[in-house]
Amino acid sequence: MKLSMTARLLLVFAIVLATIAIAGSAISVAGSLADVWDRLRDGPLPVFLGLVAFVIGVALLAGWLVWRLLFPQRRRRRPATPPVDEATLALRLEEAREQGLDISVAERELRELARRREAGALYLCFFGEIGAGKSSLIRALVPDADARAGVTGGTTRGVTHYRWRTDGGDDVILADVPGSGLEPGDDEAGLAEAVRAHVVVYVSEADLTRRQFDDLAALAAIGKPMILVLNKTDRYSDQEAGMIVSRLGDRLREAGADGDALVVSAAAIGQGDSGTAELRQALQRLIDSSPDALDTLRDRAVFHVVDERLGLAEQQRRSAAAEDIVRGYTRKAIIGALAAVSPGTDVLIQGYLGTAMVRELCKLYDAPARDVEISRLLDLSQSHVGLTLPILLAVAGNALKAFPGVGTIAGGVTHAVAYGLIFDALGRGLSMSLAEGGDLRPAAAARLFRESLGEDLKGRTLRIAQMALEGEQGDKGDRPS
Ligand SMILES: Nc1nc2c(ncn2[C@@H]2O[C@H](COP(=O)(O)OP(=O)(O)O)[C@@H](O)[C@H]2O)c(=O)[nH]1
Ligand SMILES: [Mg+2]
Repeated sequence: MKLSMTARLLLVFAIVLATIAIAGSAISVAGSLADVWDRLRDGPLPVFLGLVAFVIGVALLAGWLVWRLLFPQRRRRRPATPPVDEATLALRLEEAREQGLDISVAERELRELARRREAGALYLCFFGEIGAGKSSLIRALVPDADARAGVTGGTTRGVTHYRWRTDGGDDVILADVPGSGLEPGDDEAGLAEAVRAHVVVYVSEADLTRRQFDDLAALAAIGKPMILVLNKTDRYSDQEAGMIVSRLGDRLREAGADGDALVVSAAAIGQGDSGTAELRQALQRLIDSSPDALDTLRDRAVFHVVDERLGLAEQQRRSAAAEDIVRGYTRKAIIGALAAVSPGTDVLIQGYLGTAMVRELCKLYDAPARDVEISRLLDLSQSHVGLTLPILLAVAGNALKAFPGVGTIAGGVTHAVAYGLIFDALGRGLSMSLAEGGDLRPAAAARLFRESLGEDLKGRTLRIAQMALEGEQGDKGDRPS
């Protein structure tokens, strides 16, 4: 450390002073402690105990404060949703039906599950990218299967099932699915079949691509038992194959697969039975381990996926309904502004319309809407409106010039467009916030409102200007002349 002589002297001086101060306070504290101790020992017991309790309480409080300072509370995460069971799913399905959602796909999926449970067969789904050798592997296992392994790949369009007797004498069904990446519907058909299967045999011919990794992660996330096959090992030296297999093992764990998932190597072509020996062994071990558990996992995965699908449909229904509500109030705000005697009323969204829109959106999202929170949201938004209204008016005025013959229209329409923009943004910001959090959170909703206000300003202004002009013409038409 390079310090000047003066600095060193000052430091020395400070150290001496600090030492004296600390020593002094230590002695005085010790003195008072001894004093207090003596007096307490002679004094009444309740006072002594009370003081001890008080000191402990203060120490705990201080400890808690220090803890909170050092480890600020992270946002509470929503608890992970437990796996949905059959009865719950049936209830949700019923609810969805009542709300008029299309549940035909969900119902079909559950019917297929029921059929498979009834038949009791074990399904192994060969899954992976097109050309990885799924059909070839199946043909190597089931020599009499008519699974043509296409030279160009992608010979399998629909899902095809083959009966196969394992080395241990178990009858199972092998599912060959379309290679992902050809037809838009193929991906989904393949993934749906993978979900329905007890075990997924994921076939790859090299290290995983991003997309393959994502597929694996999605399957791991629903707890699907998996075997990852490195196929076409005839193209690699033993050492290379070994390295890829070990790398695939790492990737499998990264994707979140559980410890039982394993990687085997195979060659569907040219090596006869020995090319699939490792795969057959791995499959047999998995089948033997616990067939009941495989059934349970399969059911759970199907329920989960059906439930997710229902959730998505519900989300879409809400967001469409929210859009309708927002459009309705935007229109009302425009008409209200056009009818106003003196446009430019400052207290704009705190009025009846703003409150009504917030209430209606909250109701749609089943979010309790307390009056204080509604007015807080409206206050927060209004204060931002105060700042941006001049800009919005300028933007609106500019947009109106795009409509022929409107150039001369009075300021009323401009104001109406600006109000429309505000309601539109408030409604969309609040909808977004409700969709995200499920609760009315004024600060978050106001932030999203501010963001929405600036988003695609040009497109929105034109759309809303159109609304305002229609409103104005309607207005004139209504008015007796
Ligand atoms: N060298 C080699 N080629 C293979 C192997 N397995 C499959 N192939 C070839 O890979 C291509 C795609 O095979 P296919 O089974 O149709 O793949 P799928 O789209 O996954 O069903 C075909 O040309 C196969 O002959 C293998 O083990 N070694
Ligand atoms: Mg194929």
